[in-house]
Amino acid sequence: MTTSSKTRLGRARAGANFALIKYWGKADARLNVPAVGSISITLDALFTETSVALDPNLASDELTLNGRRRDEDLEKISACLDLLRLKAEVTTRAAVTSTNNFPTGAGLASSASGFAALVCAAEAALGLELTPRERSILARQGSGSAARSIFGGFVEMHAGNSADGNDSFAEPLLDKDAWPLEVVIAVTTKAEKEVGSRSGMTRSATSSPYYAAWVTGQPADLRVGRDAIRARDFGALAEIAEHNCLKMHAAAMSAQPPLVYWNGATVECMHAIRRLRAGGVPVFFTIDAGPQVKAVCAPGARPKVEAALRGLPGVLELLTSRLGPGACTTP
Ligand code: 2P0
Repeated sequence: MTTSSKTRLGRARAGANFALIKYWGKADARLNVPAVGSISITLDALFTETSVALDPNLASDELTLNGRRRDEDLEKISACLDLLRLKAEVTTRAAVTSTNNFPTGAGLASSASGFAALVCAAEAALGLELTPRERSILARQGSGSAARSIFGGFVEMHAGNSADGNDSFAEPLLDKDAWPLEVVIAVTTKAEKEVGSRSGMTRSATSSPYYAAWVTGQPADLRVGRDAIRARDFGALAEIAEHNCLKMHAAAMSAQPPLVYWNGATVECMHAIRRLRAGGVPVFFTIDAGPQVKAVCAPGARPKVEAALRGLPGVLELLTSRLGPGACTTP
C-alpha cells in the first residue's frame, strides 16, 4: 500500500433511477446481493453531484451531504470507498461532498444516484480505469439500486447466483432516445422516511407470508417487462409495472410490524393515474419505499398527467423528468 502526498480530486454526476420491476429483498446482506433482478429507468432531472478529495492530511473520511456533515451515513460511504481504495492500493482518506437536487431519503432514490456518483468520483480521484460492469458491482455494494444508475435509459439489474456476487450487476436494456418516456413525480411529503429500504426489506423477508411468492414470481415479471420495453409496448409495460409495484408493497404491508409507505395522497394519485389510462392517456404509476408517486407517461401525455395530479389534495409539488444518461465524471 502507498499513500499519495497531495490531494487528488474526482467529481461525478449520476441520475436517480426508478424501478419499474422492483428490487425488494436480499440474497446476501454482506455482499448486498439482491434476491431478485430488477428493471429501471434512469432520470435526467433528478441527480446527485459528488466530489471526492483524497487528502493525506485526513485521519478519517468525511461526508458533507447537501451542505451538512452527515457522520451517521459515513460508515456506508467509507465501506464503499474502501473497496475502491483496495483496487488502487491506496489508503488515503477522503472528503466527500455530495449534493442532491431533490429531497433526500424520501423515496426518490437518493441512495441510487448517491452511490453511483460516489463510485465514479472516487474512481477518478484514485486514477482507476474501471469497466462499466465493475462500476456497477461496486455501486451495488453501496446500495443495490445504485448498480442501475451507472447506466442511462432502460436498465436491467441481474441478481446473479455466484457466491462472490460478481455476476450481480446492471446492464443497459434500451437507449433513452429509443423510447423517450417521461416521468411526473407527485411529491406528497418532503420528510425522510421512518423505515429505510434496507430494514424494510429485511422485515418483509423475515415476516411477510407473501415474500416467498414475491421472489418466485419475479423472473416472469422481468421477462414481461423486458419484452414490453424491447417492443416499446406501453400497455404491456403499464400493466406489469403496476402489478409488480403493488406486489412489492403487498410484501411490505404484510410484514410484522406492517410497513405502509403510502399516505392518502399516494392513493389518490394511483386512482387518478388509473382513471387517466382508462380514458386513453398512456400513463402508469410506480411507487417506491415512500409515499411519492411516479407517473410514467408516453411522450406528449405529460401535460394531461400534470393537470390531473396538480389539483389532488396532499400533492405538494410536481417534479418532471425525461430519461437520462448513466453516471459520468464531470470537470
Ligand atoms: C427499487 N427500492 O428497485 C426498490 C423499490 C425501493 C423500493 O432499491 O439496501 O436503497 O441500499 O441495497 O437500493 C431501495 O433500496 O437498498 C430500492 P440497499 P436500496 O428501486
